[in-house]
Amino acid sequence: MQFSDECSLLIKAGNGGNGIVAWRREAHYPEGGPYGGEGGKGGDVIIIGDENINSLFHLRYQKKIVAESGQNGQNKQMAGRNGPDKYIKVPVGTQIFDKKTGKLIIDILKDKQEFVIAKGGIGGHGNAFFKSSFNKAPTLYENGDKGESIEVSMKLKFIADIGLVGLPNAGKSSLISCLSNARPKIANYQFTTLTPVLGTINFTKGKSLVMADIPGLIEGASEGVGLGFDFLKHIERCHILIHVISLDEFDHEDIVQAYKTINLELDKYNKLLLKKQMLIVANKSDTPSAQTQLKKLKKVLKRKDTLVVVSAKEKQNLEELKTKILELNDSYLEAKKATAKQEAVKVVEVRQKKYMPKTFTWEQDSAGRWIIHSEYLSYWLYKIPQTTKDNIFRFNQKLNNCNIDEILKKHGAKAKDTIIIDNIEFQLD
Ligand SMILES: Nc1nc2c(ncn2[C@@H]2O[C@H](COP(=O)(O)OP(=O)(O)OP(=O)(O)O)[C@@H](O)[C@H]2O)c(=O)[nH]1
Ligand SMILES: [Mg+2]
Repeated sequence: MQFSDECSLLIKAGNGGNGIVAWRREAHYPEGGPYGGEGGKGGDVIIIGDENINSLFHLRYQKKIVAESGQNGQNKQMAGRNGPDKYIKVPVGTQIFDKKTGKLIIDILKDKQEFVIAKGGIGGHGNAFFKSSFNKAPTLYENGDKGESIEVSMKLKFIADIGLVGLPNAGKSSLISCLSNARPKIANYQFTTLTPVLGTINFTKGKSLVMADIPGLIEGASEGVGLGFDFLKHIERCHILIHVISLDEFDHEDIVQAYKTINLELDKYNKLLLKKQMLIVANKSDTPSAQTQLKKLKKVLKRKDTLVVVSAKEKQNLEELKTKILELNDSYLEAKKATAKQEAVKVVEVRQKKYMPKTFTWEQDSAGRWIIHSEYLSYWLYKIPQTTKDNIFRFNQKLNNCNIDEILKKHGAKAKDTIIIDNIEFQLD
């Protein structure tokens, strides 16, 4: 199965549809008033957690995801159709980052969890909206707002309770097969497992825990040797780590060294990994060298280390292992209860409604024209097409809101001077 745990995407919500100018034209309404409807809202782009997928591979080669725009307004005051929302399915455990700032936007932690990553633009008003006692036949209309767009990077970090780590061939995949519903490939060579695998272990009383199997680690993994290092992110969120070590002397030259190697690589990846609850599982107890290897291993273990000796092949001592896992899990839950109150509620960044100040900056080009930069004026210039008398008048009010005349004249501008906003020329009064 193809697997990918990282991807980048350009996401764009739909633009709002434009409002229109239209008139009521019916036999018994000779003075038919404004009848132009408003544009529909652009579709949102929504990220949704899906427990049935466990890879970002389906997004790997997609560069852009765009939601549809809203339809333009219609005659008879009818609004345009809204653009449908676009959903992006991601596996549970996907973190979404703002590519520009590197900041985490949202961590999708649950199945069906939704997050609007880009909001569609609202539709523009049609001329029916602008009817008033001052202007009974307005030719006012607006374009719809642009949909939000953002470049994101996604990183999948599995959410599992237990992570299996160890050298290649130690028997990690064999163990997860015995304990859970996962059926990864098992073979007598190194790096049989190429991508992480999740399995659910069922206990009595309906309890269950999720276990993650990842490719084996070898010495120098942190320097890029082998392929296990990048996959360590998938056990970062586990609260129990199981270090699987083979008691078969043919799997490594020196069991003590083998044990230390894994600890060193874990430490190099993230010091916090070694602080997690650690269970040492000595596997392949059925092999001839098991007893002598076990003696050597015990010498390096600290007294507090929990050791379970098993044979995945002969299914020996697996119940004892499950009991130990439950014990560790219970003590984790107890500790969590005690600290839960202190834990800060995780707040993700929610976009703030943007306030656009009625200000501008300017520069003069060699022809003496005033080039204006203003978020406020750019927004309204886009929103109010300069095509009807009423719209031109309305945009002039926006210019007045910024005091553009007075401020520029203070700096030497004269009546009839040209000002340019987003490549469109205007004349000062
Ligand atoms: N004798 C014996 N062999 C075992 C035992 N457990 C696993 N094996 C064998 O060891 C070999 C490696 O097992 P895997 O489960 O693929 O090992 P792994 O740790 O997942 O290996 P990688 O995916 O390469 O990291 C296979 O040939 C298994 O059949 C055991 O308890 N006893
Ligand atoms: Mg494996």
